[in-house]
Amino acid sequence: RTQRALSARSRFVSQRGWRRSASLLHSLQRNAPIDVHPEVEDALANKKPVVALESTIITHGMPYPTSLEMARSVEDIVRSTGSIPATIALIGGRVKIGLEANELERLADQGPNPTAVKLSRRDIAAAIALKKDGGTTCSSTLIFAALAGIKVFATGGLGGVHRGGENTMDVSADLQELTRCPVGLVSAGVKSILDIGRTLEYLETLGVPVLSYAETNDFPAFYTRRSGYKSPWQINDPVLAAKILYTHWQLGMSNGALFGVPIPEQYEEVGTVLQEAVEQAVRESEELGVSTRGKEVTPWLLKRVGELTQGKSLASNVALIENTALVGGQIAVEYSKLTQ
Ligand code: PSU
Ligand code: MN
Repeated sequence: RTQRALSARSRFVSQRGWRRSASLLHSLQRNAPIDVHPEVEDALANKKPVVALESTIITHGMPYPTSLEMARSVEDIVRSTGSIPATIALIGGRVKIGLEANELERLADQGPNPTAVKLSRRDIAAAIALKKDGGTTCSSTLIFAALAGIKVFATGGLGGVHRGGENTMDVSADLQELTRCPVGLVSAGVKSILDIGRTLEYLETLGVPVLSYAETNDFPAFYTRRSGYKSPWQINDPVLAAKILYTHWQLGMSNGALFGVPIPEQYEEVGTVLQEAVEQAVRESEELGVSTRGKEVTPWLLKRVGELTQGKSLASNVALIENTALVGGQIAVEYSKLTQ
């Protein structure tokens, strides 16, 4: 009898151990303000591939209705790879991991007086207590992806060290969060509104693996395929990407990794033009003093680049996100095979 009780107990313990390692969610208080979409929950429970998607890109990154179209198409692209998309956001003060169609619309279309806030780690609890809608940046998306046990996250641009950051100390919380969350972040690199060189230096200091997912080890610069800086590693295949993530976590390292996927070739030419608008926007932000205004800086620069290029930047922006969603979906599929 003791024997039976013991084996039942060890089964229980190992089951709990598995659940905890698969998802910290299970160790949260029952009434924590977080809802996992049933489809996402089912996928996670059955070790099916899931890709997390951020939502600041919807609320603050691009104008409506392109934001909504982009959010939908990115989810569709993730699905086309065999992965389940989990767009993460705050709706009425509840964290949502996976959105219903109407929630996505509500987030994208905030009407003439947008109230959705931009959320990084420091903003989460306050925004929840105040029952806000909010877009999660890379930093807060990483937090909730990690909480749910989602291993791959696709987005457009990661935040980084801002130009002049050595004086303003404006360094995105995205970078620090990559040290806390075991998630592979697939992005089109870092936009040149930022100091790309210093961003890569900082990631090195933090010990975050950086890999170019391309034919060369050039680190991509969002609108353009090459930033002029090199990644320490270069790969070009989802099997290898998944294996690197798997190995990293197998060894107990609990931080994330960054994959830089260049924008598709056909956008390279317009990228050079966009680059000039970026330079102008940065100059203006310095002249107007916007460059010292905390979390408004990035949305301001994104909007200004859109204005200066008569919306040309938008098409590139959508294309590069669709591309990372495709790669992210493929990596998640390969990663899930390793965990079966
Ligand atoms: N870069 C873009 N588009 C965006 C963002 C960055 O080209 O929408 C968003 C992302 O959500 C990113 C955030 O995580 O801005 C970084 O903001 P900050 O620089 O304030 O940390
Ligand atoms: Mn900042």
